[in-house]
Amino acid sequence: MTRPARIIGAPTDYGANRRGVDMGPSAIRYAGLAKQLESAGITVEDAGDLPVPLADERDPEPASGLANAKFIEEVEEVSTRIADEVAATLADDTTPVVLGGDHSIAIGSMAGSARDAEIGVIWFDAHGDFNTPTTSPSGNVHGMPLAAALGIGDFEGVGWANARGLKEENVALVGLRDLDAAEKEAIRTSDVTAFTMSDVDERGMTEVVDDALAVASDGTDGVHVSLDLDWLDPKEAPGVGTPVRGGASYREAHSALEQVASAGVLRSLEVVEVNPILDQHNETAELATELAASALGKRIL
Ligand code: HAR
Ligand code: MN
Ligand code: MN
Ligand code: MN
Repeated sequence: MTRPARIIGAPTDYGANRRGVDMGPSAIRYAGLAKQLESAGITVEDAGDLPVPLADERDPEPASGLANAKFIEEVEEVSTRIADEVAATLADDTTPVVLGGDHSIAIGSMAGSARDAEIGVIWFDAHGDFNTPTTSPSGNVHGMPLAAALGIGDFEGVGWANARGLKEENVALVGLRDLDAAEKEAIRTSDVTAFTMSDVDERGMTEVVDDALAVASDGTDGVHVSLDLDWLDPKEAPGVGTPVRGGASYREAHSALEQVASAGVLRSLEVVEVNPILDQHNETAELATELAASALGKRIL
């Protein structure tokens, strides 16, 4: 029996460098997410959007601590809500499907998914999202969620951000092609496993994703999959705030998420960084729905 899925909207944009990604959940729903997931043979429930403070009404400057992390108080507020909702969904034996929003929402998803379990993470992204407030060149929290969850640097001991049941050894990043200098160093010296697009060139997506699944499921109770749409090539997914050429193709992406489904280890899923203002005819949102369905078991035949 396949578990039902619950859609959880997290319409944030203050973790990103450009506004508009807060409309992601609407665009993804409008693109037919529920129908797509139902065509994967699962029962779907939509919990609606979590309340999110309006960026325009807030001051990006952190009041204290974690300086250089823009809107960190707002990120904390929303992360706590996401974590509670994800944990409650899992307690109902239901798969959380969290819709961003910018990638800062992953702090909440991982904290919730790892609250009562040991989890692994597969991070499909052009970026490492491994900056800390000290190393970040931008101060945008969507470049920091993995460091936050793992308690690296300034995030050490930051209770609301750290994902309790997640260890570096069980984190695999796939498809990297744009890293900041300090971020590169932090990834190298950590125990996470990073697969760049060069690895994909050399070994093929299938082998790389097999390895990523092995890393994330080794000794864990399940795997959180974080899908940043900028993982794909901008030709496939133009509606993202930080596009980087040379990404995963349409078929590579589907095949990777089908592998995730086949492995039978998916615990929670999120799709992030869809920005309808930058999109063309909602095609990036549509792609997000299709890839979510593949991750939850949809097959062509
Ligand atoms: N590394 C850059 C920074 O920290 C840009 C990264 C953020 N872009 C994303 N995340 N969409 O994957 O600002
Ligand atoms: Mn503030
Ligand atoms: Mn990202
Ligand atoms: Mn990215």
